[in-house]
Amino acid sequence: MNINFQANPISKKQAQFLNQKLVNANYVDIICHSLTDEDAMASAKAIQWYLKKQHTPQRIILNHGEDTWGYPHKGRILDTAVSELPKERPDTVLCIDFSSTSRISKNVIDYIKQAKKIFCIDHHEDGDIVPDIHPITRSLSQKEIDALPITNIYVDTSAKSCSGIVMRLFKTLGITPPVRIWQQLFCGMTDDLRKNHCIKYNETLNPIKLELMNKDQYTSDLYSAIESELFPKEREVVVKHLNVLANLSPDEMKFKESLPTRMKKTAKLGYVVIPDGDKEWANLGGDNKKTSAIMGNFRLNALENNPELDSVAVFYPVKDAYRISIHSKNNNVLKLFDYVKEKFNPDLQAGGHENRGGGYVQSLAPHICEKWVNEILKGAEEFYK
Ligand SMILES: [Mn+2]
Repeated sequence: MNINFQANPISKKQAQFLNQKLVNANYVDIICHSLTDEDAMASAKAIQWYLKKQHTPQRIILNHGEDTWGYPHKGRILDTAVSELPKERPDTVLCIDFSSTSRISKNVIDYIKQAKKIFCIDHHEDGDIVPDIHPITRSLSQKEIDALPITNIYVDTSAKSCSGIVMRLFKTLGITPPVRIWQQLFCGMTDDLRKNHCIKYNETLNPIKLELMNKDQYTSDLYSAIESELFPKEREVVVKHLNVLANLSPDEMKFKESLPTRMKKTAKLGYVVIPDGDKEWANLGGDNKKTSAIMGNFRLNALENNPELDSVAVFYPVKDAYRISIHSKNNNVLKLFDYVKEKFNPDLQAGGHENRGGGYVQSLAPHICEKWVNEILKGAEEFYK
């Protein structure tokens, strides 16, 4: 298990290159992954703020970001869940917080591939948005960082959040954002650190650093640096927004308590299947910020309470697809997905990180979803033997 992730700095040459290319573009489409989360939104908003300041025309393209901190209800934003993508060929696209086609829908892939120039800032491991992605995968010395070739696609998988990379980009370029942008980046970083088991919230809503964070000096330093940009009150509103489990309705509470009782096991995988048409799920409004937080919390708790399990997954319907979200305590997520692809389903759309990931099948037809779930379960059964 690699616990020595360290947040690399960005070389001055690389930062200046990205700065120059983006600021001088005719138009920048800042693209976020499907089911846009806090980290993607924070990174996109920070870059948008900067480009706007430089008078570079830009727009954020996201998908269902309305639950995120600082979601712009108006302004330069296009939500692919409610609006069509532009018909004209994009000039410059910046993929933010993703580099894999498995994280975006087909129409967004097509849009990106038409762009005159593609740039990317990301921290995920499985990039394929352009053919030759060479992510930084370990912590490097300043000398090694400075010797890296300059690239359009800047992927540092040693970083625990894209917000952290954007923050370092700003620091390297000497850019000082206003408080609301620091809050945004603090939000993105906190949320991804929580997802990566570096942070959890205590009963009084405060994020506390976990063992993984304490072993990771650079990430820890980076987090302290962003904390120090904000007054406690400015951090508190963000943490309150993020800690959705502290504000559940009775029905949401019931759902939370029901998940452990619904869990089944195959080999070292624990899983819950929520079928399309599940009444309780529909009553809660389906997949949203709260149900997603409840399911995430369930996966982590189930791993902690069931030492025999390696991974815990939930299968659930979203608007037009059926999804899996999974956590692994032994960093087996991508290996498991690869096994399923190799043995049972070469078309499996799934990815993420070694310790947590997700996938989907673009259908809610029961026979298709059932087959898809069974392929993953059969794969897990063999994989964990
Ligand atoms: Mn992220």
